[in-house]
Amino acid sequence: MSLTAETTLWYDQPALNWNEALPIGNGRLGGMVFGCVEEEQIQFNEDSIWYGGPRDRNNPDALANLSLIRELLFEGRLIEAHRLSEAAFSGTPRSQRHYLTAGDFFIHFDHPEGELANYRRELDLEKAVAITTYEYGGITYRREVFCSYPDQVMIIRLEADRPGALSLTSRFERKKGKHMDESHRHGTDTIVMTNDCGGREGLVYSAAAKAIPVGGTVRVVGEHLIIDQADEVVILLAVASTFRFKDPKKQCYELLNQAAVKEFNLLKETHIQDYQHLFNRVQLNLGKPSESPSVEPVNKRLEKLQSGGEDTGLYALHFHFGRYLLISSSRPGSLPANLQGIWNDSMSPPWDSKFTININTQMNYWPAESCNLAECHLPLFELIERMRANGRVTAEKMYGCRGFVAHHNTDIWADTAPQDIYPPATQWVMGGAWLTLHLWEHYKYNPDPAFLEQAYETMKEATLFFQDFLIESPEGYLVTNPSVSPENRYGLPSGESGTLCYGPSMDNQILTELLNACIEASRLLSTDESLRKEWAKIISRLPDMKVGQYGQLQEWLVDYEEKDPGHRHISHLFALHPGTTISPDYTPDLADAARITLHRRLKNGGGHTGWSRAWIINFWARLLDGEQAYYHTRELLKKSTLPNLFDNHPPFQIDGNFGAAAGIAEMLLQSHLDGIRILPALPQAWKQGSVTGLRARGGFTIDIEWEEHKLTNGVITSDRGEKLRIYSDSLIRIASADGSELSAERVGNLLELPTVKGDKYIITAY
Ligand code: FUC
Repeated sequence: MSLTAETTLWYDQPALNWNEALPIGNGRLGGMVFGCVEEEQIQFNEDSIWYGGPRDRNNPDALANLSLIRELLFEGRLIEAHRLSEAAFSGTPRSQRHYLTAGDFFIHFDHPEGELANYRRELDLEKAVAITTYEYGGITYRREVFCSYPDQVMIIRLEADRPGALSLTSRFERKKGKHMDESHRHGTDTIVMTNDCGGREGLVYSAAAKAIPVGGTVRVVGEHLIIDQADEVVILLAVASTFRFKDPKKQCYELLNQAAVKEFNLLKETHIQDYQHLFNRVQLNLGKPSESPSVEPVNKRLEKLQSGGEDTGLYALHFHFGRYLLISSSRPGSLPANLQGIWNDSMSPPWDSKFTININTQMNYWPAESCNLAECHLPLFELIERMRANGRVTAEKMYGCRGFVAHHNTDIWADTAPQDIYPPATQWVMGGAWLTLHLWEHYKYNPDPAFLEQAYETMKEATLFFQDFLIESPEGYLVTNPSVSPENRYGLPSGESGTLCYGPSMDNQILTELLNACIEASRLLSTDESLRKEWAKIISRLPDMKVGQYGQLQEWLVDYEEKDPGHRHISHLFALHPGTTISPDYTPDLADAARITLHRRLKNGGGHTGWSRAWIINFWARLLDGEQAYYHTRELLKKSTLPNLFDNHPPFQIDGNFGAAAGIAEMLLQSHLDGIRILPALPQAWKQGSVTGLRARGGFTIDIEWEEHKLTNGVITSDRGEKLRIYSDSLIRIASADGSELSAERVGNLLELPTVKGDKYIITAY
């Protein structure tokens, strides 16, 4: 079958707005390509263009009020607690920094007299190139745009099939010039703009574009780069800021000059090779390939789904697009993917387009390991290390605790003080702890002791904060206080209602996961024996998960009245996903409660944001319910997906793209418990299919083929020679690469087999 339906986004019209434009990126530099005929628009971003410099926003009055707020919460005096928290526990000032658009690059084309015909624009996910083609007055025009990671520039190639047919004028723009400080020529073929990002001690950045025509002429007039009668043109675009470079203008010129000496074909080849090294690791075909979708534009395919049609290729396309977006917005050396990846056309984006760490940033990285993009996880780890340094100061100043802490947001400066004066979210000390679990996940997927040694130090320091911060509750538990269950509200019998609380389920679940990870890591590293005992003791004193009056998992320590039973956050199911302590296998009663929780949330309007829906897919997959997981994948495509396949909160927020890709992987393969489970949540609709290159914890790479919903052939490659454990309720035959059957030991419903590093193991269902 043609892979086109699974790996091409194409349209028969230019983008009418930003949500129809097509994203490209190399982790650091990104663009949204509109594909307009007369005047091409490429809105572009660079990951470090943020307003303002670093600050110490730790509230100096927090520590003095800590005991008081704790007492108020233990006594159920919510109104007073809220009042105090808003003043004493919010950041000073209240907000972290925000991400900014870098600008637009416009190219105005002088077309001959005549008609437009055969227009098409596409994003080729196999090559990470945006292509626009059309005919005008009998001439065929073609544009290719991509962001190269090896060359760190955006490359725009313009072609026409008649010599001398390319005449154009291009220039930079930023909010109608209002946010531009400097814009001028550099030599005869380059334009450059340089802007302040604002704020005291803020950043400065430059963007420069250099034109290299074949035939014709190039000149700069004012701030316009003008090309006349060329056969072909390559425009190179570079952006740099003072976040990384002292002289961003000079850095841009260097990048442009380095790329300019290379032939276009070489630049393109190098880009494709680099990109495919990551992208080609995973392939996916779902269900029966249907013929029609590949000939239809993506917006039509979405519409068809919305009106009840089916298009299995679209799920695969969405999955691949998620992987594409991660490769394009998070590469070693870049900042992590923010709420919009790197794509943002605003000076004041929704939620500042920063890093919201009470679900969203974590969700961005859910597919990183399972979908074989472990390198793309690294920018997050670099940010965590910077948060560790700042978070030590926050821990000490605000709470008088050791270790490091971060609240529910962070920004380019790795700010760890609370964000907003928003009681449902602000006062929550778990953001850093949750993030450090990403280090543990990275290790679990790639068990490299050298990495664990570093990661352990960070995880341990996150834990250290809680050794000091946890306090005994009137019930005798060790609890977080003050805290919230992001971001839901509860009511007390007294009639008071609020969000601040102590010991919410999510906190206990995150702590259990982190403490268990530290215990296991310290064992693996043969260190900190006495700490291990201390950690185990803390776990034993944390509140247990409880089942509430509706059979649901309790969100808070007490079965309070939920003020918004359909809330988009389903924080208390953390233990089901991404956590591991609720599962149908080992805690069936809690799994039932989780199921009821989901039904309750959904019945009351839950899942209305893209990311919430994406989390729900993962929850159902973990409950081994393929039909529900599939239903919500479909709902996500129908209700929360923009024409360019960007996730729609609304507005655009990228987490749902990543969460859904992770969810599809989770439906096909799981490895978070004691072993690997093949096709754990396969829906009826995906009767046949194949996936290659998914990763499982323990260092395994896995290919799976299925027919009639049954595994027909699987290949497991052992990257590190770890013991293989596979859940198998029915019988599975395991053979070595030469076909000879291997005898695995059965332990409960697990098959266990030692493996040899680098060897392949063939599995088939009997
Ligand atoms: C949290 C969520 C919102 C949004 C924002 C970025 O506050 O509750 O839905 O995702 O983060």
